[in-house]
Amino acid sequence: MARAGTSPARSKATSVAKSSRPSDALSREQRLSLYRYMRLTRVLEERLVALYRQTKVVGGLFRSLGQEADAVGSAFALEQRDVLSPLIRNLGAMLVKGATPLEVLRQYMAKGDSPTRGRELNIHFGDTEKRNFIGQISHLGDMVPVMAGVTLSFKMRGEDRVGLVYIGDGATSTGAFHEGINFAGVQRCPLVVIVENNGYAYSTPTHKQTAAKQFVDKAIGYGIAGVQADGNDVLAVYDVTKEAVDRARRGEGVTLVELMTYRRKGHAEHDNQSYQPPSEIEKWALENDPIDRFVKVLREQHQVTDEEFASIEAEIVALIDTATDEAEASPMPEPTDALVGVYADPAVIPPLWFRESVRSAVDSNERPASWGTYDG
Ligand SMILES: Cc1ncc(C[n+]2csc(CCOP(=O)(O)OP(=O)(O)O)c2C)c(N)n1
Ligand SMILES: [Mg+2]
Repeated sequence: MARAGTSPARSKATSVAKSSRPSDALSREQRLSLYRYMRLTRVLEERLVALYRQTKVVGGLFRSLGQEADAVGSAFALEQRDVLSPLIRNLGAMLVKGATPLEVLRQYMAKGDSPTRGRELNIHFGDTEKRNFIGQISHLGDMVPVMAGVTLSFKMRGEDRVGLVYIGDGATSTGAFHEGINFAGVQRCPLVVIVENNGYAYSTPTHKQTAAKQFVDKAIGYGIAGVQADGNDVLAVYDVTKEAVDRARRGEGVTLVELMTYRRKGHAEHDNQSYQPPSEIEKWALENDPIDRFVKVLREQHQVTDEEFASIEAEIVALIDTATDEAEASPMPEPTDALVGVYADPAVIPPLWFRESVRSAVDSNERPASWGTYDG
């Protein structure tokens, strides 16, 4: 899976010998926690699929099936004060950072008590006060310059904080990605950029959107460290991310981490994946499922028993059942909710400022019954 290579970018990364991997320091409890977050992600997404089919989800539904280890293993390497910038395939990372299934369910159903009160959908929400994950603007590169700015502010204020931003393989071909990572690189911002290489950008396979052989090579062009890892091995993901986070904390700047994985579902639930060979999907499902692989490790190396797995499962299902009932009972937003809390509150500029200079035209021409329409 992880391809070997000798590019200068990769040689910059501190290569940790197998005997001293950061994950060696994880306790049995922490390992079970990694497993729990991956299962929580998958079961929550499965519940969302059921709700989507009942037309209770508003808008699209985005899965991270087969990619759970990327999100969970990487976010696990952050401290609470560090800032995470998730994309639609990083539900697991948000859960690690403290997002709750109830918030996610309400948000997907656009409920009035959801984090964005129905103004935004899916997992586009953030908490910059306590849990430190930010709502995404776009999947297509824009979060990289945003996180360059966030982490530059840490550096300028002398704060001991690191930022982590995810980017899809397809989005590395946008201008925003280039500008953001270049700026962060030259400013030596404490930033980790994770390229989630899942083989597709919507229906476009990787080889049709970049001539680069591997994304980790792009680190060379930016003069930053670059590492590649097996994205379906949660401990390998934790290891490379922890090393990159530690590097950033030591003031050594940006690391590009390429995680090799596979998108087993379509771009979104409405996508029939006709462009993905069924045998390819099946192969990844049977031979390289990140949860199955970790279960094997937990059983063989940590003697986790059937009873322990069953009790984690029961706890997850109970949590999601309760959250689903609560989210379904939540009210839809008030229509007038759309008018508040979008811009500065109270507005800095009066909402109808544009009418002031044409007051006379408005007074003489506008129909009295409703503003904004004219008799001609
Ligand atoms: C300007 C614009 N064009 C198209 C889209 C639709 N869109 C969202 S994500 C995406 C593909 C992203 O692929 P990749 O970066 O590989 O991420 P992945 O979905 O595989 O995680 C597209 C085409 C968009 N959001 N904005
Ligand atoms: Mg992709």
